[in-house]
Amino acid sequence: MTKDLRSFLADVVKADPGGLKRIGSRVDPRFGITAYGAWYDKRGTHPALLFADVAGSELPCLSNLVATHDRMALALGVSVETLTRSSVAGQGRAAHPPVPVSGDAPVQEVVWRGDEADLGRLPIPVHNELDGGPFLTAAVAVMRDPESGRLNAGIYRHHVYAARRMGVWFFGSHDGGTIHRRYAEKGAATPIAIIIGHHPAFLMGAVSRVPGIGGEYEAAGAYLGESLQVVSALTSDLLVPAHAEIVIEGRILPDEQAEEGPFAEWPGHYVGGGMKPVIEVDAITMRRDAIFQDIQASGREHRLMGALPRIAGIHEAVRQKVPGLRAVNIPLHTRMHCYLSIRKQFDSDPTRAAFAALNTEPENLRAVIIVDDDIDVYDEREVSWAVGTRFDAAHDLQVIPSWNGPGGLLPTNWSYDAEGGRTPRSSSAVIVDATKPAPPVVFPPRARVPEAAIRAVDTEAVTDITSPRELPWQS
Ligand SMILES: Cc1cc2nc3c(=O)[nH]c(=O)nc-3n(C[C@H](O)[C@H](O)[C@H](O)COP(=O)(O)O)c2cc1C
Ligand SMILES: [Mn+2]
Repeated sequence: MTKDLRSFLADVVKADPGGLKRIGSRVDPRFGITAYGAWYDKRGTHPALLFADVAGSELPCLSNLVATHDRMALALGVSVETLTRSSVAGQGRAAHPPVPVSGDAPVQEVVWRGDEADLGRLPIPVHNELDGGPFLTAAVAVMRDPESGRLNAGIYRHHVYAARRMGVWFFGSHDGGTIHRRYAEKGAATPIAIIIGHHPAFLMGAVSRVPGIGGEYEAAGAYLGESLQVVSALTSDLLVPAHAEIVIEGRILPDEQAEEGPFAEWPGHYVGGGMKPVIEVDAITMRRDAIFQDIQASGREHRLMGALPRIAGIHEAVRQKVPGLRAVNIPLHTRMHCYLSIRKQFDSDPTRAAFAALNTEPENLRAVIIVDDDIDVYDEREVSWAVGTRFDAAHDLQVIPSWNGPGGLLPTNWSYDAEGGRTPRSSSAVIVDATKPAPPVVFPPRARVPEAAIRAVDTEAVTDITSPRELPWQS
């Protein structure tokens, strides 16, 4: 069976009873969908949420699906351990190129064209308090690079302005923006197709850091373990996944921009917005009984989907410079930090590793902490213990001025004034080298109780002392 959103939901129900919840009562798309996400988040659980009745829409809305390591591991067919040790980095891309579907594509079972193609008919949420309107957050946009002819994909946020009009924000050096500029320079509209609702392995591929423009469909094939089946869009020559739930087809206008935002982004602050390109919608196609998918913006789900593909990308990039790389973590609570553990061979290894990581994620990272391979980068206590015991700021701290920005999503990349105004500025990055000196230098050994002694513990000999009479000095 082809892997798609529906096959994955069936997998979740089987593998994780309670992992998918249905909300039967009517919810307001304005804060109603994120309210449930926030409610569960406060309780420390993150089930997928299927909203059966969203006011104003015939379609159900699925949210919070990709909020946990457990479900992402299930989606990629690996253990959580493998997933978090970042060994999922894009193996076998060439093995699974996209293939055209034979026969009719499910995603084109229902077609809305012209005035029927009304975004207001979709259950698009307003996520956070000060957001400027409804935003598509789990929407993968595909475009064709006019120079190479290659298809490129990525998730970009879309602010819905009117029935057939919405914004798009291409951030920093992302390929999406490069492609749009190439069309716009020639005065041409950019054909765009926006894909909503597919297997999470497709999402992983779509947001993975593929070198060069394009290659995301191949990355999706690698993560799916099977070729993505594609079909031609109805109003352009773009190829879209045949088993997606919904596709919105349209054009980015070459000569028009609109005020976009505000929108709460992954750093948890309102800093984006401004004049952004505008999309005009030409058609919306979908499966019968289509499921709309949402990602809880600025919540755990947003940060996890931002971090996981990047961990894989950093792993690939750093390993080329420092083969002793062991593990990479971008902690979910502070996604602008990156922890690398390495088996150090040369004293230059930590700096080289840090620059490779920073260059993979120049817009997002502002602190790289490098530790030795006896430190678990997924344990905050271990990382801060390493900083406390193996890092000496006067020698081991490097500050890179003007690394981030100017402007963008990080609050540090702006200066602010008393009138509420702000000006873009650059901010720095730091490299914290918490590794021991490279061999042959001898560093003090780490305190440990020998493993063999721990294994020899006799649990049979352990009893609870339940009464003061059992205390030895009273007998
Ligand atoms: C939930 C989510 C939302 C995102 N929103 C945006 C966005 O609004 N603009 C953007 O440029 N990148 C956004 N990204 C990141 C891009 O999708 C990602 O970096 C992708 O690799 C960019 O691809 P490209 O370089 O081919 O354009 C988002 C990622 C996730 C997971
Ligand atoms: Mn790309």
